[in-house]
Amino acid sequence: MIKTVSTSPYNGQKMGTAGIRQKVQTVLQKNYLENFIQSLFNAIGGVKGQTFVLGGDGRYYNDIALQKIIKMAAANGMKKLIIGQNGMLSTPASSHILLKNHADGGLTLSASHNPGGINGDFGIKYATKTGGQCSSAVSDKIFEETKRITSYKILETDDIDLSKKGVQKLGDMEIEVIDPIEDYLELMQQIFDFDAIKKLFQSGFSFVFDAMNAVTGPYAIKIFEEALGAKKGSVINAVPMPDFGGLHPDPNLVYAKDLVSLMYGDHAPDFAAANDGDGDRNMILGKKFFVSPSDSLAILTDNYRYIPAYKNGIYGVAKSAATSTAVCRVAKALGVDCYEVPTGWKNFCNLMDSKRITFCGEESFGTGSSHIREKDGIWAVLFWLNIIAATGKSVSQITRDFWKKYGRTYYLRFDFEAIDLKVADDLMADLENNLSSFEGKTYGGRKVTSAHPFVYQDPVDGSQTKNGLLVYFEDGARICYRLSGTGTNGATLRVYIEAYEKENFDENPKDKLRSLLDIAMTLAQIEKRTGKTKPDLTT
Ligand code: VG1
Ligand code: CO
Repeated sequence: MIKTVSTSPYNGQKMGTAGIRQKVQTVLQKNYLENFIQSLFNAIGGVKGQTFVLGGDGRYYNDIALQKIIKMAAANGMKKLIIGQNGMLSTPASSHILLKNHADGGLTLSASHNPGGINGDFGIKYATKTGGQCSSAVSDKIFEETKRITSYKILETDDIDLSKKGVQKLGDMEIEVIDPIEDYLELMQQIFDFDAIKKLFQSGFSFVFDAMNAVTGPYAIKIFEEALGAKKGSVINAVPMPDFGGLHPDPNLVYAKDLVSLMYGDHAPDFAAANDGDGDRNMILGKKFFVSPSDSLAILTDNYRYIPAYKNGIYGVAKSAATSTAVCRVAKALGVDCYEVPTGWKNFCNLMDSKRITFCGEESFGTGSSHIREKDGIWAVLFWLNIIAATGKSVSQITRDFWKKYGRTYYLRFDFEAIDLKVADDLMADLENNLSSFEGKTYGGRKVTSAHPFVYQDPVDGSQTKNGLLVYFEDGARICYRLSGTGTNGATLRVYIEAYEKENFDENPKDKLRSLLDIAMTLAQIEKRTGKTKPDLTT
């Protein structure tokens, strides 16, 4: 029976950029999830007769949220839900299944790289029929609905069994529980040279994939161990857990520290990689070697010819403004366009749909291509393995050869966390007002050539987005400031710094960029305004 339940809006139900990302404790409040789902359905004009893809990264509260969403979808007249077995779907797999089935939308229950568990975070990413996350305009519309919602619809029924594959009916709605990995594996087989990678593993190439107790464990076992023949046990932290076994599933040098110590120890395998909670981010490591994500995007682009799916040529490339300019130098050499867009994968989607770009990436360990409309962690790992298989070179050799060819872009991101929201907003507003006064002046021996906000006009839909403040120096160095949109604890100020060197490749990035960090802190008055003398996190 369909029940209409009265509800009242939450005051300021905080939204993420393409859905919600919140503390579990907040989401546990009565009707919070129901309000969001009904508001979403209302904002898009209802879901009657539509097909959605549904799944998640298995984090805490996913099981309960899945059941609520299924029953609400049925009550709202949805025609069909395609659901990953046991409710599991990585973000990239979900995008693929959405596109493959020409579905109308997709919901991925994940707060991505944020920690899970009862005291962690929960989230929902909403993708449209394009396969990518909804635009800010749609997010805004959903938010407006959450402020005036008075009731939601739900089917009163028992929970649905999601453990068995196959089709079942719930009222008039069809539910198809699918294998979450099969279609995705098939897509990867169409893109990469699996035979070459198989031979690489047969030759004794050693490999570790850290799934960080999150969604990619089963995908990685099926793809790397079973399909490609990597040694059994190569995939570690392979069982998805609601609290990620206490790990912070963000694949970087700080949060994947066990993997990093393995790679810097005496028994390091040839190659290691990690993915984040929902499988869209990746970290690449060689023996005693870390590949910066900005470099990784540039290196993959430079080596596109080794990959069967791209060997006949690529369109342009794109990076977020905060990402280093390394890939732009490759694009120039290849004679293809390089776009710079605001942070957030959704900003790449129009460029992919209009065939302007093939590859894109963000400094935050995200790389991908137009095979789907999300960044893709396992895709990036396979791309590296395919290059290694084709060239016979190690991760560090490939990267060093790249630096020799193009110069090295030293790059780091510095995060100042848990800042009071007003302090952070004021800091950014005042910095923006002061930007033009920096131009032509010299700080710490470096002359500012230009300083301005980053404003992007989407070439397809004409929409304008302003996100981040940029300061350029005469020697090619660059600082970018922006506030995080995904945090759940006060404001996070991100300061992105790069410096370019044509010949000097061996300095430690932290040493190399120290003086620029000082300049960045001075220009934005970070210490004076936040009391912080150094960043909380450097990645
Ligand atoms: C962060 C990253 C950004 C990424 C976003 C979502 O956003 O900086 O590059 O697109 O997370 O990633 P912010 O606003 O906190 O800087 V995730 O892996 O949702 O999927
Ligand atoms: Co993610």
